[in-house]
Amino acid sequence: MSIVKKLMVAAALSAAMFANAAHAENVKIALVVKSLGNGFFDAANKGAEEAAKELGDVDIIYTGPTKATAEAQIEVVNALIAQKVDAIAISANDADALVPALKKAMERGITVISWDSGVAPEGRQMHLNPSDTNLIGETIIKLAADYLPEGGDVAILSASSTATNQNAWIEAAKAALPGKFPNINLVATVYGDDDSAKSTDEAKGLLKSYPNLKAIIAPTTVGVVAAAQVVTDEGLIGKVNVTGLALPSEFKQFIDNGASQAVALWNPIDLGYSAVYLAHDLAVKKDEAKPGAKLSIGRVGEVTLDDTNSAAMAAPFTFDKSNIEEFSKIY
Ligand code: RAM
Repeated sequence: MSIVKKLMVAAALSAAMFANAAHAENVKIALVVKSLGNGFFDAANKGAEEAAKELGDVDIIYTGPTKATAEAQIEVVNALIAQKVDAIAISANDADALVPALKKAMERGITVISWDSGVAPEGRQMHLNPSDTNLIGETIIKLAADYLPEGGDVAILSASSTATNQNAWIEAAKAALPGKFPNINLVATVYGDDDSAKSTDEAKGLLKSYPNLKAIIAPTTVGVVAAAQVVTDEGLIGKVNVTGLALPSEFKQFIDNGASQAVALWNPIDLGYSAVYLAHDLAVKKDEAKPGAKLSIGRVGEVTLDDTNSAAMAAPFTFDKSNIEEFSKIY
């Protein structure tokens, strides 16, 4: 073949490759949540869609079970493997139970990350925490302690008993108690499973079992609303302060009526956006998840992976009478 002919063939080949790339299929990223119908995850999905638009080559599959259990999430993961998605970004209902299904996904070439609520390291390539775990643990106790100058009994109303994120925050909260909040007495931890009805029953149970209770701390956006509604309905505003992690749009009414003095949260839209950004860049091999790696999360900034390939997005933010109105319009 003459040099000219060779060059022409090469040019034709690269033109064909270019055309192929331009028509390449979008990166299919499944945003798997603990359960559907939770406003926190709907807000995260808004961010996911925003990242997809910005990245330009992403399709989001927003999915999850109706109940926040690991068994139901395993079924969802298996269906996504059969569907041949490119990436799974999961907020897990259990750190260990999901590992075999997610390992299978990774063996088939699917990028797997966890976000919000983590999976054990062997079941994912990386994990994105919303904020530093110890900081969240301390924050939820401080939110109660700030309004209890004399101290007193408090109880925790959590999500499910296997939720990785809540369990880590509760552990961190307990560790902070003796040194930093010696007059706060944690009398019980109960589980509402991120289900409104169960959370309501558990909140009622706490008030019945602990008549001296001064605060209910719910580190779940579902539980905190249920607890504040119970305190309102039982005429306990001013006696029992409800606090924890809340979505301003759902919780504003309870700051307004005094059932709560203050709550905290990070930006759930940014969290969903960041999770999709990371899953995308790993799936298209733009980035690799390894300790020390600095990964872009687009307009939110950058994260650095620690030795368990975990990172944290941003510090939690406190909402009270002065600012909840403004934030309730955003998420
Ligand atoms: C609930 C979920 C979620 C958690 C928030 C604070 O919506 O349990 O995992 O991050 O609360």
